Amino acid sequence: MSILDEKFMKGFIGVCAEGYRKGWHERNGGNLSYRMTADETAAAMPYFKADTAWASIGTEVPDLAWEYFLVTGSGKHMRNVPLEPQNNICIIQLDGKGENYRIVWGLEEGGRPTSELPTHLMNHEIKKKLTQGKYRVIYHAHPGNLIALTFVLPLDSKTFTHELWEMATENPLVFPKGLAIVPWMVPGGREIAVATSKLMADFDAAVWAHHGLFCSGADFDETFSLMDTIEKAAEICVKVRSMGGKRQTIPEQGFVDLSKDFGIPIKEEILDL
Ligand code: 2HA
Ligand code: ZN
Repeated sequence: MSILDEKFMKGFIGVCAEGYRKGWHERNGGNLSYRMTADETAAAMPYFKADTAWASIGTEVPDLAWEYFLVTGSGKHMRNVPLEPQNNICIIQLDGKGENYRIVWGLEEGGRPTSELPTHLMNHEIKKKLTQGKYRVIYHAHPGNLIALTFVLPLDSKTFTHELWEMATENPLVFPKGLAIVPWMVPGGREIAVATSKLMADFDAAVWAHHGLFCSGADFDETFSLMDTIEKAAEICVKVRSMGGKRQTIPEQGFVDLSKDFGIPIKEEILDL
């Protein structure tokens, strides 16, 4: 048995590999984090290093005190995660104040957790609270069609969501809360983390204008598939616009009927009824 045989580890590495195969992770683009359960931590503990140094997170996440996270490494390439997991990802533990972290496993050739650690952890903190601990995954990628649309569509949540809901009938059921939009900001710090996590209280997906997308969910399948569905919608949108734009579309009342039939409430303020 190795730590790499653990189910959460395989799920995590699977997202990195599949995201790379999809073309969402050029160079060191994108990052992934997973909030481990107590059972997973206990199973991984025999592989942990003792007494490693504490370092500042760059923000405060007191509601995540002492929790363990599996995260990608800063500057590491998603393409290399399945090839050498121990050198490209790590498990970190937070301190009792949620202000510092230490690496307890991985990054064996050196390194730090993802440059977007403040955004990941602030998103985890708000999601843990609002979902009673159900949400465990935060995923950031650079999907090309979605990024392209941030140069063309108005950067407001209603317009962006409506456009992408229209691009496939089941989309409003997959992202019923719609898409949050974070205007262009310098990535990697506390400021963009605060802006993103505020929006994540109401949304499961946040677009970073001219940069990429953050998705959150209960597990790897749900979170990866949210990214996949939104990027597929963006791809269709790019195709439709490249063919001269819409000639017809789903009627507004259609979204209401869909929501009723499937029993999934969708954000009504997105619709023009
Ligand atoms: O890790 O994607 O946003 C590189 C990034 C930063
Ligand atoms: Zn990025």
